[in-house]
Amino acid sequence: MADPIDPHTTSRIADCTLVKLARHHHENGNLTVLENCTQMPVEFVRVFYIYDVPAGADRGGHSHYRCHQLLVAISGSFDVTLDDGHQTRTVTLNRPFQALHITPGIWRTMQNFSSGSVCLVLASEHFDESDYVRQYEDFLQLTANKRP
Ligand code: T46
Repeated sequence: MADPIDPHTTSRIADCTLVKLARHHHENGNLTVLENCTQMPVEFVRVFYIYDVPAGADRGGHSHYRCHQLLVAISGSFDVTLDDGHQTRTVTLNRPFQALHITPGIWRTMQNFSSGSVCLVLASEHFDESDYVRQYEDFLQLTANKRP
């Protein structure tokens, strides 16, 4: 069987999209459901959340070989900078009904966390350190020869 193509050679920040999640509106508050179904761009197997981020601290600083992720600011706000090795884009997440889909092969950093913010992450893979590229120099090498 042929080796799978490394997504770093094809990843584009344009493929990272904002997904509008449905809201069940009620006068006593809103409710949003995240469920594996056609509404979602990927099936997920893991959920984690990032919270108590000190003022001025950054998170992320890596890319993945296989893992897709959906990020939601379920409280407060933060910025996500996406980098495909050639272009960058920064997206502000500040709505609990908006999810950012990050595809594999994209370097991401998160910064400007507001006080009390919580970043919910849905991941398509179980945790596996070998799925991470954590050195930016390695990422630049992997993305240097982008396929058209
Ligand atoms: C990502 C961004 C958005 C685990 O043991 N299991 C897990 O499922 C995760 C996510 C992390 N860890 C351990 C690994 C590290 O010792 O928790 C520690 C902190 O992880 P990391 O420094 O990777 O955290 P972030 O916030 O920089 O990145 C995380 C995810 O790791 C990453 O996939 O894209 O959130």
